[in-house]
Amino acid sequence: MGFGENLRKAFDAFSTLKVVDKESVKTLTKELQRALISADVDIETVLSLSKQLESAALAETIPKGLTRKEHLISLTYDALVDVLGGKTIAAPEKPTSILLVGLFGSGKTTTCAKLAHYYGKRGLRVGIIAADTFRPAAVDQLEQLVKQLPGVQFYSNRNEKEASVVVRQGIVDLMSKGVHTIIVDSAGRSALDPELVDEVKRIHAILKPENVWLVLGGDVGQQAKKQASAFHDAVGVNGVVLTRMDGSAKGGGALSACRATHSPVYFIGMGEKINDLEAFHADRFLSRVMGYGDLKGLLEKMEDLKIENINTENPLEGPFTLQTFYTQLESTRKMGSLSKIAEMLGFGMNIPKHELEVGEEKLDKYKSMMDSMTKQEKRDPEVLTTSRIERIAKGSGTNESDVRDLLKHYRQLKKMMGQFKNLDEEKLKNPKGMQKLMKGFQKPKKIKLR
Ligand SMILES: Nc1nc2c(ncn2[C@@H]2O[C@H](COP(=O)(O)OP(=O)(O)OP(=O)(O)O)[C@@H](O)[C@H]2O)c(=O)[nH]1
Ligand SMILES: [Mg+2]
Repeated sequence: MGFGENLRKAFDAFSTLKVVDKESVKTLTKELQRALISADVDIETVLSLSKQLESAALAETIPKGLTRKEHLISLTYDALVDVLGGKTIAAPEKPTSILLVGLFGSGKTTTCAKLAHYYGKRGLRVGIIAADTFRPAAVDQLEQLVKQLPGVQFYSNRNEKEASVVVRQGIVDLMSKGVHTIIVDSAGRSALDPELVDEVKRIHAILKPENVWLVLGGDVGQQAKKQASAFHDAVGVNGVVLTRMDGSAKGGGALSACRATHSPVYFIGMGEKINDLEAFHADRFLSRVMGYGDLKGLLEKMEDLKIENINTENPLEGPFTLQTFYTQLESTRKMGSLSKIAEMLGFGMNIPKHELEVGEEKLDKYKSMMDSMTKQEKRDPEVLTTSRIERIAKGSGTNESDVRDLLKHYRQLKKMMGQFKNLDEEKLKNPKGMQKLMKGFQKPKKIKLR
């Protein structure tokens, strides 16, 4: 089970909490402790967090206008945000150079491509230098990834074994192509040994990078602390990318360990695909984990899609028509799976996957059925009568059950989007709004889709 699911389970205890007394607060903190310890957050942090919560929750006076339960929820939220990163610093918007370092298999090469994609979409001219001359297949791996990134320049030299020489050549080549942001993939080693340190230092002397980011797998948990400080002392790291945060139960430990070493976590890797990279913000991350739904994150992803010029509309604006539904499915297919989007919205755990995934074939079918509908029907499919459903099925070479299936699917998504219509960023930021939100979303399990 991933970190998020463990923590979410602990938060389920909130919805069943009737009275806030000594006993119930203890039960709640026990659940939280369990989740945090299994995420590999260090015991000291966990214990001090629980103590702080217990005493604050049972304090004689609580802020005006809040129930004790609301007070406890907001305390827990604030305390957890603090453990996972506090007020996070945003990644640089226009980096000129990034050197990625890290041990074997931490995710450097994948992250290199993901970052190129991320900054490329934000209008920067990005180039990558393949400076892993240690592992024979490294250049090929990176080249394959770059093929998915039109517009991103790439430099490699398979005949040169000295990484710093490749970097020097790469800088000249990429600069001549008008590249603004250079990202360098370096070789890993099984440990931070003198060989790795020397190599990174030689590259550093040539590139003089503005950013040296340590790439760490979330599965290292608390170990992140040791690695981050060792790399920092040896080669001067000024940021961290945590990968495999999608699958690792220990991601929370890795985050809190980085927090302890004051290494800002700029990005988290949430999958193997090129766009499975997210700018990290502790509060956003946590609100998603807690099941609030990460509206801001979703909108940011949509913004990215607009940059890519894919057909998108904001489903939270205007009426949710059948056309909006279709556009939504189409663009979410491009972003990744719909279940991922649903997870961002805080429903992910509670909706069967098959209800959210839609294949190319099904999408085509939906399209031809919609082509047989009138404008008005597309605007409001609830006007469809049985005889019209028959006609549409005939006209599109499908069955009536297919049409009904489309309508059912539409209603499900409409309902889901309806839940988020009245939210805005301010509500997510302001603690009062957060509590209101919490009231509405404490029990996502009860949202019926059928
Ligand atoms: N699930 C998941 N897998 C990831 C993520 N990032 C990287 N991976 C996978 O982790 C494995 C190692 O990634 P690489 O990018 O090759 O790691 P590396 O640090 O370049 O490895 P070396 O060059 O051998 O040191 C690959 O199978 C990636 O697909 C992530 O965020 N989530
Ligand atoms: Mg690599």
